[in-house]
Amino acid sequence: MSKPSFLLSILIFATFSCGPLWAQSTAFDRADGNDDSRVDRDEFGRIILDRFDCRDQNQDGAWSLSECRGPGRATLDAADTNNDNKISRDELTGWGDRRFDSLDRNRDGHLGVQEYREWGLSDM
Ligand SMILES: [Ca+2]
Ligand SMILES: [Ca+2]
Ligand SMILES: [Ca+2]
Repeated sequence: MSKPSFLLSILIFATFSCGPLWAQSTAFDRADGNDDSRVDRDEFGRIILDRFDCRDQNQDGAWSLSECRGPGRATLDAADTNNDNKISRDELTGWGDRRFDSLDRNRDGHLGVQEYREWGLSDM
């Protein structure tokens, strides 16, 4: 392998091996509003609302699945507990609470980087 292509391989390796980790810590830092290196329930709730990026385009007070971008269909279906194909703010908040509890594996009431990472990997 010539020297330039060897260096290029290293660069490509560094990009792909560091990229996701870098992106993940940035997402965590964004979620961690008070910079205490953990994400509490309120911070998680705010991120849920941000991340779902829902717009009530038809002004009916709820979000239809087509009005929400970002999360996968399965995630939205899980939030829609009364199966009306719409997600109210209460449903979304309730779903976020349940999701927080399942992510908080050590039950300390906060999400550490690793716990938060699982949310990033499994829900989108
Ligand atoms: Ca925090
Ligand atoms: Ca609903
Ligand atoms: Ca925790």
